[in-house]
Amino acid sequence: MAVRVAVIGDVGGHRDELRRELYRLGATGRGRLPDDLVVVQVGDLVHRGPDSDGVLELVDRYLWAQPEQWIQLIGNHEVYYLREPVFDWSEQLGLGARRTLRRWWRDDLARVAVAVRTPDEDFLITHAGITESFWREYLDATPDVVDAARRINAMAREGSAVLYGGGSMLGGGPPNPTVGPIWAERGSELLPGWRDTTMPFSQIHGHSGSHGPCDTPATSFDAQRHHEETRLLGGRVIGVDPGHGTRPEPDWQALVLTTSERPNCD
Ligand SMILES: [Mn+2]
Repeated sequence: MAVRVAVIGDVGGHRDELRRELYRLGATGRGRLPDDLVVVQVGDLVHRGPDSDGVLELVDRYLWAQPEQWIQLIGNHEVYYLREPVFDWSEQLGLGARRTLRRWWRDDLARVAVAVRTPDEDFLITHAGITESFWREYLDATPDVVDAARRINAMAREGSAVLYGGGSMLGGGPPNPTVGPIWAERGSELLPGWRDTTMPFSQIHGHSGSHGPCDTPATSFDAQRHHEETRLLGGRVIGVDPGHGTRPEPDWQALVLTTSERPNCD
């Protein structure tokens, strides 16, 4: 059976936006996903918008009912509650929502990376993307997308600090070539290293970028869906962060991939 994999960008505390998009994809009001749909959410479910606790409640329902069909990744705004906070944020989740996040993490219902293979193209999906230096140094330059995701998730289980390494978006320092997949900034950290080599697989990420018109010929911006795509040798880098602030960005959609195999979640 053909499977639709819907990659949903940063939700940023906008429960109604998330629910509307899930309905558009065929989910029901009773919190059920259609059989042919797998959702991958790239992290940063919370903060900025009006109902972060409500977002976690909503996602928890799907994760509980259909754990095979909801793949939850973590972003820097989830890590804020899972490790010692490394940045200041004025909003704070309620106690129940924090417990939900910690339970997902403890029970392996939330992860850092997932691989999706389609007949034409392999995709590694993480919150912020994997830089070329990170791939070379910490993933031994593996050409296999499933192996890359497996190594990243194993690093998370081992408590590896390099996964959480920050760069220019944390503290405003200079770009860090080996910034981790939680913090990489698209324009200054993620894309540059890949421009000089052949990508082993394509990537999809949230966190940064896809907020507006692009300045390089290799990049195109789909304003209706709020996707920013850069074509490079060997693959593409696609940003799917809608860029919601306190108010939601009205024009955004999930990126839908069609495949015959379910995403690999080792
Ligand atoms: Mn982020």
